[in-house]
Amino acid sequence: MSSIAWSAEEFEQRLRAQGRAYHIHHPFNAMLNTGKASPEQIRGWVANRYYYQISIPRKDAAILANCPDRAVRRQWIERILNHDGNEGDVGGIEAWLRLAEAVGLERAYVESLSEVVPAVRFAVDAYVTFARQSPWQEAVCSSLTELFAPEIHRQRLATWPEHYPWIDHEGLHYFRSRMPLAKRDVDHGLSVTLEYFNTPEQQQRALDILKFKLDILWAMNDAMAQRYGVST
Ligand code: AHQ
Repeated sequence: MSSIAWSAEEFEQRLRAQGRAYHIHHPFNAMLNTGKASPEQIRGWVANRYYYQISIPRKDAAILANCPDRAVRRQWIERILNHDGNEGDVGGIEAWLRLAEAVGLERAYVESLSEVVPAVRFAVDAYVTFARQSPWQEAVCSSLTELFAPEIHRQRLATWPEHYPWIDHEGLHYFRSRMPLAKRDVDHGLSVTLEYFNTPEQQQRALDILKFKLDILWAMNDAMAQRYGVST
C-alpha cells in the first residue's frame, strides 16, 4: 500500500475503474438489453428488482439517521422523495409499478413480493443492513455504483422499444427519470467520498466498499439468471 494518499483525480479514476464489475456486464443484463429476454424473464426481472427499488428509500433513511450533518441531510433527503414521491411527482416506486403493469404484471402481485427469489432478498437486505450499521460516509460510498447507472438506463431506453414493442413505451419512464437523478446523486456522493476517505488505508476501504455493492448487484443478477434462465 502506498504511503501517501491518491490525489482526488487518481482516487476518482480508481473508483470509476471498478465499473468493469458493474452489472451492465452480467449475462442476464446483456440478455435483457440485446432483446433475447422472454416476457417471463422480463417480468421476473421487474418483479425482483421491485424489492431493490422499495429498499432504496429505507437505505437512504438509514443514512439520514446516522448522519449528524444538516447540510448533507438536506441534500440526501431528496433521494427518499424521488422514490416515495412528492407534490407533483408520483415517485420512482410508483413508476416501477407502472413498468410492472407495462410488462404484464399485476401491481398487487408485485407488491406482495412473492416473486422475489431468496438470494435477491438476501442481497438487497445486505445493502440496507450495511447502511444501517456502517458510518454514514461508508454508506454514501456504497451508493456510487450509480457512477455507472446512466449508461445502463440509456442502454435500456435505446434497446427495449425496438426489442420489446409489446411493452408500452410509457412504462419505461422510470429509466428516463433516473438519468438526471443518477448524475445528481453521484455528484453529491462523490464529493462526500473524495473528502472523507483521505488516507491510503481509507481510500482502499472505499474501493472495497464499492466492490461490495457491485457484488450485491451482480449477485441479484446471478439469482435471477438461475431462477429464470439466461439465453445468450
Ligand atoms: O434506480 C436505481 C436507483 O434509484 C439507485 C440508487 C443508487 C443507490 O443508492 O444505491 N443505486 C441505484 C440504482 C438504480 N438502478 C439500478 C439499475 O440497474 O437500474 C442501478 C443501481 C445502481 O447503480 O446502484
